Amino acid sequence: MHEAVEDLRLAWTSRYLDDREIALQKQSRVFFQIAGAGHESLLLGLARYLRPAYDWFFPYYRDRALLLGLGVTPEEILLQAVGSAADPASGGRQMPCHWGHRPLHVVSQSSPTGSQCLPAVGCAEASRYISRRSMPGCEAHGDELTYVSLGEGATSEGEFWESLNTACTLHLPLLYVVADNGYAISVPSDEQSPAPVSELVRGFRGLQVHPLDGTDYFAVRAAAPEIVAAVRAGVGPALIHARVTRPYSHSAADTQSKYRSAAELAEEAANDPITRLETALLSGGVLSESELSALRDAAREEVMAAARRALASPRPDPVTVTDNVVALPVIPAGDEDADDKTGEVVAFGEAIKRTLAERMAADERIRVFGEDVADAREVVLADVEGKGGVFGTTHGLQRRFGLARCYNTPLAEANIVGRAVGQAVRGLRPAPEVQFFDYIWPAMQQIKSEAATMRWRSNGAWTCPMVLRVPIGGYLTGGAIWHSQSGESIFTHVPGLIVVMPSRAADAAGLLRTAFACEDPVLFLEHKHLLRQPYTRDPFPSPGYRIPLGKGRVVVDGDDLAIVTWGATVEKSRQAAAALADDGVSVRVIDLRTLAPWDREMVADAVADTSRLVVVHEDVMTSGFGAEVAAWAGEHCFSDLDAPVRRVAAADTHVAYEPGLEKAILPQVDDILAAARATLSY
Ligand SMILES: Cc1ncc(C[n+]2csc(CCOP(=O)(O)OP(=O)(O)O)c2C)c(N)n1
Ligand SMILES: [Mg+2]
Repeated sequence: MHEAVEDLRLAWTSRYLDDREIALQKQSRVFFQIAGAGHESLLLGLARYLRPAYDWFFPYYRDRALLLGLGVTPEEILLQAVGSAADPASGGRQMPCHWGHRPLHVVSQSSPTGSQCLPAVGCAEASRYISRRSMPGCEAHGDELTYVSLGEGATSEGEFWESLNTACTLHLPLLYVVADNGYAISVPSDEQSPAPVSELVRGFRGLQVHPLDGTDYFAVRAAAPEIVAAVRAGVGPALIHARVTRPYSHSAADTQSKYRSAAELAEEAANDPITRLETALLSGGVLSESELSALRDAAREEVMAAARRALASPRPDPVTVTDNVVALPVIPAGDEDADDKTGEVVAFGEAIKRTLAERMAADERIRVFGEDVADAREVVLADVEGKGGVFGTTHGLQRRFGLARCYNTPLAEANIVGRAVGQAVRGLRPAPEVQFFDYIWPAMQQIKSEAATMRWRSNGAWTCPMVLRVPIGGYLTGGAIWHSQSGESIFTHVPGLIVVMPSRAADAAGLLRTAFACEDPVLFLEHKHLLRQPYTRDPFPSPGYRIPLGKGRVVVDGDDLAIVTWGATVEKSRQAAAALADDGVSVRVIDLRTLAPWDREMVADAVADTSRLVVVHEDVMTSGFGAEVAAWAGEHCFSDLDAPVRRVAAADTHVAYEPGLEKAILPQVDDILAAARATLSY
């Protein structure tokens, strides 16, 4: 069949899928609808030059026609709309049009508009890295490209601009498609931005910018081959800015006649891309009227039959709701005993540094990147010592492994973590660094919405392994509000994220090794105050030594009182326990070491043995992780407790600069002693 005729059939299939879903939603058999109408010709025209299962795709929700063009079937699309267990994108977990198709390389889509741009950059980076190496589970072709699309509204998001920054700096094989239908829900594009996006992006050197009439199928077909070929050839990224229409409301929850005039809608309807394609094929003599109506009928019937099958397919079993949140690595019990303790004695920070180098030497999939993590520009590297991170933790990694494996990023935290997401889905093991915990917030979207949900939202089709290292914490004497923050409980609250927070050298090494064995994102919190403290020193553990996640450590044993803590307050709790030992009181101090998951069993045993529990942490009291431990102990260990569970934590304020204020705000040994004594005498 003539390609344009085949694409007309798919365009009708796409439109009938919209119509069918809208009808089914009115019958409460589909629960949300967002239409691809008006975008069909652009996407089908482009799909002709893209290669499913070869290129990589980060589509937008209006890309229904693209997915059909890539080979996703109407039934597969409808399986998501009805929420079927067999939905290949999410197993009934995500709204319709949240694409995902692993065999075709369509990466699972999330809902936040624009957040897909940074993972797409990471994916394109991964293409280049993987195609030059041979690594298990990683495949790439030299001329593959990464497709990412978004609406003109979503170009207002910072993540779009952060992605362009890196796509152009690194000349990545990335094809941006901005489908401009003039509206972001009800907001017209001239209220959104000062100029059309194809004008706004002109300052990005190396970006090929192509304005296009996306309602004209043949115009797309004429322009696309050269654009796509240039991206494949490594010329650099391209951005297609295509005008399209939006004949249907934004979604089933929207009524566009509330904010668009009848005249405007009529004018748009006259410019409908499907009508234009039909007219061209009829007037060109490619199709007759009767062939055209037979084509439409065939498309409609295919959609109807697919809907019947989708509606009849089984729904997911509610017992599976917590499947595919995370999958913890199995660490053999013997690994924890695999330390002969003959290694060189090192402090906490040095242990992390050595472990990073050790893992990088063993696994070429690991790449370390972030602000200032590299040593120096290669031209001066022979003459200088090298930076290697503001705490020196990554010092020497660039020199030893090269810039492809340890490199600086722009000063943009979403960029850092988002690029890690894209590399992770390609099978790499990215190790991004956020320079200070205090500056993690711009990356929150990428951590919470992208990395932590990848496995769950795709029902296990995709995973997002990364080790996100973040220096955290205070007690710095002068660190003040933006170099002293804790806040681990904000991340333990995110399903799908593993949170590790060791407090001494051997634990840091054993847990970092385990973190790199994870198939899910690990937030690895490195307390700044501990990096060089003598009391964190241990013999650097033997290579086989690894610590399972969710396993605490008894720092001091005792049976009168249990103190559960982590991070910098481990040492303070140990000092408090030593002071109490002088009074004849025996205190068990537990370092949880990992917070998500955390060692409930060790805490329950400690409460059973001591009947009294104090939880100590550096973060503020209200909604700190201590609240979780205390609530859990109250619920599960009530009959073993002889006193209320007490918490020692920072005051509910920010950390101040002046040392006296800092001391008053952060928990001190005396605060722990006071809480311990009150609990003991209850
Ligand atoms: C970060 C974020 N903010 C808000 C929304 C709600 N929302 C969904 S779609 C949309 C408009 C998007 O407009 P545009 O990018 O132009 O795409 P179009 O729907 O027009 O194709 C908004 C505001 C969201 N999903 N994500
Ligand atoms: Mg729009």
